[in-house]
Amino acid sequence: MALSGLTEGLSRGIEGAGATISGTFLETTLRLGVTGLSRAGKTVFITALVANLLNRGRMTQLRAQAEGRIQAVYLQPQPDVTLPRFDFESHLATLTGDSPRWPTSTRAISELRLSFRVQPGGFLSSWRGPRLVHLDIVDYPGEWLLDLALLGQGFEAWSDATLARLERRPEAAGFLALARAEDGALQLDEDKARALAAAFTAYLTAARDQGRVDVTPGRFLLPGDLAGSPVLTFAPLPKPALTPRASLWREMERRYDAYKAKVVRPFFRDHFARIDRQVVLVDVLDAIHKGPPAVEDLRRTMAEVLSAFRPGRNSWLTGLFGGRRVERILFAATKADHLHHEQHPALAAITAALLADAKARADFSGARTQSLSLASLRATVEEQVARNGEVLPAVRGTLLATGKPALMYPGALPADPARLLSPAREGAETWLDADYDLMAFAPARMSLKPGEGPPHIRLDRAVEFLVGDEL
Ligand SMILES: Nc1nc2c(ncn2[C@@H]2O[C@H](COP(=O)(O)OP(=O)(O)OP(=O)(O)O)[C@@H](O)[C@H]2O)c(=O)[nH]1
Ligand SMILES: [Mg+2]
Repeated sequence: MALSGLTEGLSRGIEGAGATISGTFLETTLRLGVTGLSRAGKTVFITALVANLLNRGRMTQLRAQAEGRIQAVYLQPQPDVTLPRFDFESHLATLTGDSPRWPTSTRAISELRLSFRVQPGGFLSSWRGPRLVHLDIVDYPGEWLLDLALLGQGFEAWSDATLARLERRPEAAGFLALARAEDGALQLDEDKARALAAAFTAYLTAARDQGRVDVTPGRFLLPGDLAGSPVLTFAPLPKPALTPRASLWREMERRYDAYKAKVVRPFFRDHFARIDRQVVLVDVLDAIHKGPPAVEDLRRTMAEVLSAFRPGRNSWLTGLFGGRRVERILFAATKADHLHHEQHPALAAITAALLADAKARADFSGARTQSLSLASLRATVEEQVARNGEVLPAVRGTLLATGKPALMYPGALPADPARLLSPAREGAETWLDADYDLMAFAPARMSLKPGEGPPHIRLDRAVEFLVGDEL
């Protein structure tokens, strides 16, 4: 009796083990995080990526594709039923319709599952059948990663640091005047709390419109369904000598703490900590065009954003990861179709140098990293132009504003990134010896051959680095 019970348990155990082994061998799930600051190009990237994986005619640098091992790729219902689905179909229709347009701003988290049936490569191919690889693509605003810094900070410290930073910003004058005039010791008056939060949000909006990127707390500009709720109705406030119960200052502190507990922590716990591979999109060209202060802002903000990938810095986050980590991080300068390919190496080098601090932090946590420049959707064609007896590598596209064709040569990007980054770090207001033009192009009308996705630059290399090892 006892013996048979034992053997039964044993055989079941073996069966169970078999099931898990075949389970892990035949099906793999990878979560790919796609992030970047607002307007970096996340929505266009995911749309173009998925379109080019469904129709892989332009994905020759993806090894599994070149080796003919990808049997099928298809969209599936996503596993997280409470997350909004990434609206691939309408974004693609917008980008590739008869009068193509760029998609509107998205500003919240969304997800899409893409599944691959692949024949394993190498020495395993002969004795193994096809495997399924599920790629769960999660799009989230990079601004949300900035909120990680709040977790280690109480309301008083956060207020002091924020108010000090705002001193140097003319666009914050209105909010600062209001915050200083307030006596935080007085009993909470909800109208005042709301006026303070509104003035603070107005400052953040103005700061973002000027191209500043350190606009936190992340949900103030991207509130989604939290708009108007008490967790978003706070603002930094000088601490009064006394903070009695139910005072304005105390109530602001309570809401700040609630923002951390109810908004920031759940995002890191439920989404960020489950990411296996990450792509970080950066609009480097736009910052160069705006000038040295924008480049320096971008450098500092990206260092802050990417410190989330070094969980050791934050013990709460380390606990969440529990030994696992993001395995690969790709840093991609987007919209490279604004440049002739001769200038792409310079753009990639500037991106790598700009993110050097940030990269060192991510490398520190053991992730493999790479930088490249790409265009998710190519809106231009290359053309040589003669100007003042010189032949310049330019691109031609359709201007977004007027619908007229235009040639663009942005100026010579220096091969040595320090030529841009050093003046930016030293606080220069303008570039000394150059101006960098940037034009906004409309997406081009395209007629695709069967099996071909929309035209891109290096999307296939990006996928190869991010997930090629699992295909
Ligand atoms: N030329 C060119 N422009 C691009 C490309 N990708 C994005 N853009 C431009 O960048 C803008 C922003 O792209 P989105 O993909 O909407 O950026 P996002 O990061 O999703 O922006 P939010 O949703 O506002 O955070 C687009 O409207 C285009 O003008 C590209 O590959 N080539
Ligand atoms: Mg978007």
